[in-house]
Amino acid sequence: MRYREYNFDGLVGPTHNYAGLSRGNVASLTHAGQAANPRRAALQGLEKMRLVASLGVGQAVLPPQERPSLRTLRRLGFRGSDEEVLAQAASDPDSRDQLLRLTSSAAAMWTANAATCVPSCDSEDARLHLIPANLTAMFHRALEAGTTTTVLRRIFADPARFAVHDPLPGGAQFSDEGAANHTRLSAEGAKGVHLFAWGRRAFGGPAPAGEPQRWPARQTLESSQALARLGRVAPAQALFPQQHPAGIDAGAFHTDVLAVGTGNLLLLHQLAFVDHEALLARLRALVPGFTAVVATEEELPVSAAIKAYPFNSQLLTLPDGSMALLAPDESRQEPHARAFLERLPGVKIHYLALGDSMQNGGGPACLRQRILLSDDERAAVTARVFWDEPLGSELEAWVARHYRDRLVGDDLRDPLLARETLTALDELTQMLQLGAVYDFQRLDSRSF
Ligand code: SUG
Repeated sequence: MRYREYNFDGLVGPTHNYAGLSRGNVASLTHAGQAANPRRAALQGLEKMRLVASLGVGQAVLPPQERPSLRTLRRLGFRGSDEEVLAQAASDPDSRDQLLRLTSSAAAMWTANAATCVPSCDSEDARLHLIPANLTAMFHRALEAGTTTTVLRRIFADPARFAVHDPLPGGAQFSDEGAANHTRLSAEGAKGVHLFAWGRRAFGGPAPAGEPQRWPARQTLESSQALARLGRVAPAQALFPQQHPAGIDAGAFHTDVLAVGTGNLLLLHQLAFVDHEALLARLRALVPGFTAVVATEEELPVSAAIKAYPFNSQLLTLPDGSMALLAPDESRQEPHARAFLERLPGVKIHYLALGDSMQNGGGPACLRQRILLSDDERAAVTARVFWDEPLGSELEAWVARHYRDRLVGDDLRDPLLARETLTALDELTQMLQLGAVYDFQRLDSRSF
């Protein structure tokens, strides 16, 4: 059976802004309070999708989420019409607009965090498994899990082929960040080997190799183990490397900030994983032809890797078997990052302008969820989510119609912004043939 990788990119939502919400994410903290340009951000994302599609790689889209999340504000006790709910949240003296910032974030655009995917060629029950991430480490991101589950169930609707699970239950113990901590490696035609990385342990005391001291580790070992069980990955095919605590403390809040892999190639910084040499030795034994390219601290200081995101690139196998890497422009401008990328053997580098996403800590790899589909599985998806030029142009026109080109913190108080967003999303679900997926389309908002 023929399988093809599809990159499901998140469309940047109309409320994209810099709210400084993510502790441990250096870019998010650095750009807090700056003016954002949601329209440019969304168009940059679409340009990336067009490039991936033009290289012959599968491309698809996932919709943004409903923001501000009026439902969340109502669940917190604000009452009345949408306008009244917003006005009350905006005037809450203790929150100082933090409630608005948390419920208005467009962070669902980073769909690497939407779910963890185990393709049907790897799972023991030969179904495609998607486990939506609960994202409980950050309040603004935890809001995504419900709608993500609804959207994925709508797209991957056939239960004989697809299992879209519930997000992992609970709070801190089973905190899960999705594919940002997951890497699938494989030799041509062989079952994949899955790296389920994690940053801290929920049970049994701290990890023997230590845990970060400065910034939070978002994912637990226990959640990574649950993902492997739910995805029906055979135990021999699942590895659980620990993110290096010094890497997290330097700002690598997700594994994909310091490592990227596909096929039999893994690119990593020496601070991506604890004892990376032992990990690479195991991978050499498990993946025929496995190759790793390691950047040492000397070659590429971790601070430069975090600033320029060379590892947060999309590593793509093209139809002719050659490899391409889509890197953020920032890594062309940073000399160490650029030198590292340009020494990769046989990989063609494309640099992309994605500054609006990068300023919140999301590079090319954060913006996509990789889903490997067989031809039959692809044919079973009836939603209009796969990229073609007509869809691309319609999405561009939709962005031009609905998105603002400037957004600052105070704008989040504006009830018109909420209205514009809901109108845009309603139109989008029709374009993508998704049906009603948002709270405002499914529920009588006054009733919860
Ligand atoms: O979760 N930033 C996101 C960035 C996610 C990047 N994803 C991957 N590495 N896969 C986060 O920290 C910032 C929002 C703000 O501050 O306005 C934010 O949520």
